Amino acid sequence: MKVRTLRRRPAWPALTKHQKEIAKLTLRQLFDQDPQRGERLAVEAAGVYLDYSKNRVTDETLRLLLQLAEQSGLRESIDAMFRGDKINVSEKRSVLHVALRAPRDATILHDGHDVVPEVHAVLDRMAGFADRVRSGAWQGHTGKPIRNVINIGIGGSDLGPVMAYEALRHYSRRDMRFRFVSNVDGTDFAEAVHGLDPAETLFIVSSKTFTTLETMTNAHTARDWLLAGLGGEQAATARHFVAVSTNAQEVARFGIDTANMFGFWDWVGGRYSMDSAIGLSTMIAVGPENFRAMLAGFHEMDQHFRTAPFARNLPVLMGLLAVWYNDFFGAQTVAVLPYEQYLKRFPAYLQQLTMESNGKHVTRDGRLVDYDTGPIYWGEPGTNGQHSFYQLIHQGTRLIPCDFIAFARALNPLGRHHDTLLSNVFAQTEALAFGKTEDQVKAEGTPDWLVPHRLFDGNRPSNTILLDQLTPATLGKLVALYEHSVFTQGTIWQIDSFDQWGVELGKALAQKIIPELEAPSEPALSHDSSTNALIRRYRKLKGAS
Ligand code: G6Q
Repeated sequence: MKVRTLRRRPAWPALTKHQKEIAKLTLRQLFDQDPQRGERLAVEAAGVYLDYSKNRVTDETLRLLLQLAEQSGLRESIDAMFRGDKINVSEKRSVLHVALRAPRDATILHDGHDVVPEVHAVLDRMAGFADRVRSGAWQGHTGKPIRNVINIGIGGSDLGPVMAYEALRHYSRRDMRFRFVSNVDGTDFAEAVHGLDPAETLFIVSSKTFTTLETMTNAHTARDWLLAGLGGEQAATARHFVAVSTNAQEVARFGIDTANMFGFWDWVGGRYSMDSAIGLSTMIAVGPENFRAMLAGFHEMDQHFRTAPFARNLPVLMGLLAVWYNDFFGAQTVAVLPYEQYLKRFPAYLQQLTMESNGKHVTRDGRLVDYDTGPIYWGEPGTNGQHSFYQLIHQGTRLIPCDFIAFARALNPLGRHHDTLLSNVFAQTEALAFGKTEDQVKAEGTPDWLVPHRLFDGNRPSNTILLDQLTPATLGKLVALYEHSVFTQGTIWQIDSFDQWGVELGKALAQKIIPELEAPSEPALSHDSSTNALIRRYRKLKGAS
């Protein structure tokens, strides 16, 4: 199917026109007109319930958005991804994170070769290793069992593992410590190893390329710390360092035996890799069985995305709603608000997933886009956010669509805590949608001069995502839901959601300046006057010449 440029797809101008027609319609009116709306505009699949009724959409909006998906070739794009086509055009790569969670008996081809057996071979090796570490069979150099696991990685090799560890802490080994070092700021490393015994510490160096400046700097510092603590015996590294990478050559050069390397493949993007060997720390924390349950959750959502009709397809609906606000209401952000303390790192994880994927300004064939692409994703767990930035969401001048995420059953049921927590989810989405009218404010006895301050105009959209309980499987479903929503959005915008040239730029730039900061005498500087002056001032402040 030949996909037309975005503005030429018939649904696009139709949506522009339609938006003008319904812009003044309120959620109050929409709910009054249709008493069943709250049940009608909701979908349940793979154990995930999505209530999207509190969005500024009519049946016509949904019809047009679904048409846009068809006219954008979404069905063909989904098939192309699952088929292993090289849809990451600027890097000429397939995009097959879905293969990471395919069951053993599935077949997924990459360049005519079934990758599923390799995926499971790595998973089996990871499971064997995780079991040995967890049981104490894998011992450190001095014969002590491993009590501390430190993942060294950054970006996609860090955010997934940190988020998953925090999310699944309830299921984790409480007699072991899991820490994560990402920043090249030495403080990150120093604090991570503070108080730890090197003899009981295992480092997992996680880096797809094994050349990333921050990770390699931290890995070398880790080796120095370990050797200093274990009497300088080089042989000690073998029992205290393992690697997760696609680059066996660099792993060997660092001095890690490739027998202790867990591989993955260039068809796994960094931000789509928490379910690959990059999840080794997660697997050690929660055990292989829980890790596999997480993969099964991912897979269930993959199957849903691949097969469900778009009108009942959770990631498609969420992606289309994001496009609706981003491109037709000028909304610049989406707030993600998990009412689950264990998901405290989920918004940070999503920032990378969404913004690194869809923060693009050219189409897949290199033309400048003339519409907005990826919105800014941000958020904090509820109810904490309610006591800070929700003010702006309720009464500010910007439209901020929100995703509320909640679980019906608490992992730590304590008295009335969970009902109180959930009552806040429902109260917030209700207040955002329906606000508080002048009459209501007056009826509360508010003096006239105070009424405008206490008015809530409402009509502020939200999704509510309700799941049973936070488990490894539900975590997998939730992550896959957002992965595929991102894919849906990227397909509509015709961009490459799987490259990251902006990130690559940062990797190269710092390399040039490091020698200028470290030179013993003032180097010749050829940056702009601001950068030159800052470098000189820094050198002076730190006591260099
Ligand atoms: C993710 C990005 C980026 C990457 C890091 C770490 O999609 O490409 O965040 O994960 O830069 O890269 P390495 O794993 O190669 O060290």
